[in-house]
Parts: sequence; structure tokens; C-alpha cells
Amino acid sequence: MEETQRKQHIVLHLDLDAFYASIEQRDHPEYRGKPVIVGGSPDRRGVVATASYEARRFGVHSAMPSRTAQRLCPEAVFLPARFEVYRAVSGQVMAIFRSHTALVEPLSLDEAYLDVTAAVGDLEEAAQLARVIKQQIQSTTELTASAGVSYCKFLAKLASDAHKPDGLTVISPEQAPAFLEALPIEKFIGVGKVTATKLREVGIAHGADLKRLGEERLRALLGKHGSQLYRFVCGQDDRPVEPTRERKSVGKEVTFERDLLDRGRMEAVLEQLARQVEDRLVELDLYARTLTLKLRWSDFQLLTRSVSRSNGFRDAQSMIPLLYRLFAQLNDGHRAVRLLGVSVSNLLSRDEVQRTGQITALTLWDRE
Ligand code: TTP
Repeated sequence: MEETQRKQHIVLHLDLDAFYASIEQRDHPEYRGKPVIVGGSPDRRGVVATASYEARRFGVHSAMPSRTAQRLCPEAVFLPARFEVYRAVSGQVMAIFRSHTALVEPLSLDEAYLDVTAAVGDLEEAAQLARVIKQQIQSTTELTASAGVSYCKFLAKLASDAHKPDGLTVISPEQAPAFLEALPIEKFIGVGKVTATKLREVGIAHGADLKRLGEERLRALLGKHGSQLYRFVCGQDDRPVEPTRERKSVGKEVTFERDLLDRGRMEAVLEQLARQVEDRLVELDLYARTLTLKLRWSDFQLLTRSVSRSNGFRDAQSMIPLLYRLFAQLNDGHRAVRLLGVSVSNLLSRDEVQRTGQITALTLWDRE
């Protein structure tokens, strides 16, 4: 046991502090030190994406209706989200992470796990590395991040959350049991509102209670999930850090054996390609904002045309009319086509689409 523990991985979890709000305070010095809320407008039905720490002191938090937030903190400045900027900053931060290890698993724009087992000898060196990364983030982006250092993902994430903002917390295998025993059950992965209520009803409030209950009773209470919870409370989490290569685009193309002249056939091919692109996006659980049509004439001349939409899309149905339009711009109806291609880029995760959609939809609504 001791031996396997020593051989265990070393994982960092880095999370920028009040990400969107800190970027707004960075870019608007007049808002520094003031309560800032990024999200939908309070006039109608906007929600809070995030609040600066000054606003959090009034009880404002993410996903709260902006109107409630305004009531709690009347002097708060409400700002619309600037996703382009947040994405660009995220790119800088992820590049810093990737300069230290290839094993980077982003969880969202401002948060990632890093497996640094190969880069450092022990947790102390890992903490030193976390300090360096925090400094690099600070000097590159003028933002602060909180870091957690431990031997598994679950504990590294809890550690980064332990001393926010600008924190650095190490949880060693020796410290883990006491830390987990004191932890409220809501902090355990998979314990949502329903499970927490169920557990609290039977007097289980902290990790120590979960541990005391034992695996079998937890399993009887929560099913398969109970066993996993028991493993977490014992500090066992063998989920690997899974690096995601940043995919820039998804595309399909076809070269015809015989050049095509028939417009109807060309459109049918575009539809088919759009469906294949949709299938791939669904497989990868990604959305896109830019659609590109590629076309090669029979004389080998290659042309591309793109169109972007601010909201993410992934279904062929929304790509097809845009493709027809791009195609009509390129094709005069007299030339034969040798190749057709459809690709999408400017990719977004489901999480980003949901958040963007929620905020932009409500912002548009607000303006009506
Ligand atoms: P988080 O990392 O959850 O929070 P945070 O960075 O704002 O604050 P903390 O210091 O407590 O980590 O989320 C990252 C960004 O994602 C956040 O700045 C705004 C956005 N977001 C939403 O749009 N909606 C949400 O419900 C949440 C939780 C976050």
C-alpha cells in the first residue's frame, strides 16, 4: 500500500479566480476593488455568469438571477460577457500549462488538471512548479489562479478550492484522511442536491460519517454510486488525467471521379458532407461557429468561402442553407467541379455553448 501510494501520480489542478469578472477588472481599471457581475442584465431575466469577490461578499454567485443579485448588491456594475476575450486568455493559460506537461486536461476555459508525475519528484517539487505556473499566469495575463497539488484528481481539485483566491494548497497522502473526513458531503463528486438531502436525512453530513457508514451500507443507500463515494472518502481516485488535443476543425471532402456539372448533384453532395460533419461533431460532443465550403474547379483552382455565426451550431440542418448560399456565390453554373468539401472550425465545447447560449439569449431578450 505504502509502495503503491508513493508510485502514485502527481496531479495539479489550476483554476483562475473569478475568471470573467477578473478579466473585466483587468481591462477596466475603474472597476477594480468594486463589485462586478458578468452576465445577463438584471432588467429582465438575465443570470449571473460570475461575480467578482467584492460582489460575492454580498451573497452573489454564478447562476443566480441577475435581478436577485442586484437586490443583494445594488452598487454592483453589471457587464455583458466578452467571450472572444475570455477564449483568448484561456488560450494563453492553456499554453502555459502545456509548456510544462503534455498531460493537460482542460475542464473549462479557466480550469485544468495537469499530470506532472514525469516533471517532478515529489509533492514539494510539484508545489514549487505550481508556484511557477501561477507566476507565469500572472505575468502573462495579469490574473491570479488557485492551485491544488495532490496525488489524484479529486484531491487536487479540492485543494485548489481550499484557499481561493490566489491560493496554493498541497494535500499529501498523510493529510488526505483528515481533510476528507472534515469535508461536507456536498463537496464529494456525484453528491448533488438530491443525494445530499437523502444523506443528511439519515444524519450523514461529513466525510467521516460516510466513512463510518462503510461501503456496503453506502451501496445499499445509493447503489453503485455508493461504492465510488466510499472510494473517494478513502482518498482513492484512479481516474487518469486525460489530455485533450485541441482540435481546430472538423471536415469532410470528396473528389469526384468525373467532374460534376449538375447543380442538383452538387447540392446533394454538400448535404451529405454536412451530415458527416454533424456526425463527427456529435461524436466529439463539440459545436462550431465557423462553416467553410471548399471547392476545386476542374482546372484545379481551389476556392474556400466561410461564414461565422455567434452561436454554436452542429446540425446539418443549420449548415445546409448556409452552404447553398456560399456555393451560389462561387458557382456561376457553367464550370465543372472536381472537389467539394465542408468543414467547421472555431469549435466550442457543450459547456461553452450552454453558457454562451444562456447569456446571449437572455441578453438579446433584454434588449427587446
Ligand atoms: P468557475 O471556475 O466555476 O468560477 P470562477 O472562475 O468565476 O470563480 P472561482 O474563483 O470561484 O473559481 O467558472 C469559470 C467561468 O465560467 C466563470 O468566470 C464564468 C463562467 N460560468 C458561467 O458562465 N456560469 C456558471 O454557472 C459558472 C459556475 C461559471
